[in-house]
Amino acid sequence: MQTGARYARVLAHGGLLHFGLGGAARADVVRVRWPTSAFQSVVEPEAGALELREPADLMGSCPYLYAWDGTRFAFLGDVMGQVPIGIPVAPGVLVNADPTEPFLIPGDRVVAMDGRLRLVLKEEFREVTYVDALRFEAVDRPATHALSADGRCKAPPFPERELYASPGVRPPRAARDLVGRDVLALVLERDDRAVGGQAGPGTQGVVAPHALELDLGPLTPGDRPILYLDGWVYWGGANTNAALFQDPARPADWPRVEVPDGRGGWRTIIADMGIPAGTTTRTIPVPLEGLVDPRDPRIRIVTSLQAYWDRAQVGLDGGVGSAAVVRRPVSVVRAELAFRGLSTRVRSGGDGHGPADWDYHRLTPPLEARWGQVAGGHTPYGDVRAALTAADGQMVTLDAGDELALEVDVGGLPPPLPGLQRDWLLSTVGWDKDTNMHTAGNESVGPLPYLGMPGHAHRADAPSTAQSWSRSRPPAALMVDLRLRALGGR
Ligand SMILES: [Ca+2]
Ligand SMILES: [Ca+2]
Repeated sequence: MQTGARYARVLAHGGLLHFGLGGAARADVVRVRWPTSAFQSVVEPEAGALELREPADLMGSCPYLYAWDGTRFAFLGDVMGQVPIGIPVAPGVLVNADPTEPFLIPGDRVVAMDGRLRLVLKEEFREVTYVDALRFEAVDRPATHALSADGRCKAPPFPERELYASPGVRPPRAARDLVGRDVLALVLERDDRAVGGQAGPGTQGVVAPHALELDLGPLTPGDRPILYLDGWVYWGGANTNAALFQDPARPADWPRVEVPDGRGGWRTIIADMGIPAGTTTRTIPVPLEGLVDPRDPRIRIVTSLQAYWDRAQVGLDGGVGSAAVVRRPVSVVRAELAFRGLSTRVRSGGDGHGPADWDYHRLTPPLEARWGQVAGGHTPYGDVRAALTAADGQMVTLDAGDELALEVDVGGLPPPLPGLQRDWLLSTVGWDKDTNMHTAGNESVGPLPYLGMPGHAHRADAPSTAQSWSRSRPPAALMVDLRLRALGGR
């Protein structure tokens, strides 16, 4: 609480708190930092009672990607969504994250200017993003092919194949929910109308079990069916997990895939299907080769995560690795790290839980900013391109409000051949850590993650993680200095 030159700070455990205002009629500002690390400011509240409740909202996500679409930097979605570190998945056990992720940028969402694509990777929460490497490719495919990058967030084993393509896709023959209602109309088009968990009061990101049952339509023995599933999630996180550990009656069931067991029930064929790793719609491939009976080609996806399925399409595996799909590497020619401030969320979706949209060009005023920055050594601002060319431990760190501005040289590429369509594939190696109070190492940039680290090694009390990291690198490779910056009156 601040009024004039007076300032008071207390640790609150709920209940009533008293602040003296002296002769003032109001405080200048009351600023709360909640256990989720979110800030909430009340400007010039009158003297008297002020009731504050923690806002129910997304408390973390992943870095966001924006791309120049010819007029503005448009929001493309979360990237590096499958690389959270420090999140407990069981008491004393931290998540084992996959540091590599492919992200497909539809060709119609980005426009080259002077032969360059312009993109921005940005941290919009109080999180630390660690980018070790990133690369771009042009991917040309017949316009009739479906194409999807496997950016599923799941437990090990992690997806090994980056791209799936199918020569033509079709809608499912039928779609039902957990209680048998016909939901086919909801999953025919990618239109933000989705089958998913009904959000209610309770633990963020976990809802009552829900299901999407699909009849995949005609299959013949030997087919290699792929389900292309468009959807989004509303993230839970370390807070959610900590709550669930204390309440075993409320399990967080990650999506599993089932097929009819021939006796009127269902049996599991994929225990951990994974989720689309983002708060806005993206497509995930679900390979089903050898798992579906052509005589009864039904599957069912069951979960209690707050996931939403917007569109389902069925295709047969083909194209990637053949002459039909052509991949060409393109070069990142500029990578500039800078502080910009926090963007504004302009849409949070139908029920407030997505799909979300963010406005890069509208910055949150500092006093309304919900996120401060994290203590510790960060990459200095400026040209950081050299650190991003290889996955070698030389990393670029982004904190709340930081942006990594990228330019990709595509001027030398031949245009796509007639009948082909061009998209862009962004492949990243890196990690993301939120600052929830239950996340390990939540109050500092370090210990730094590194390729090949065991799932638990980034724990704050793990032996010498950061030291072994810095010992194994030449000093010049440490793109890090002691930079502490204040954001919005912290
Ligand atoms: Ca690197
Ligand atoms: Ca839909």
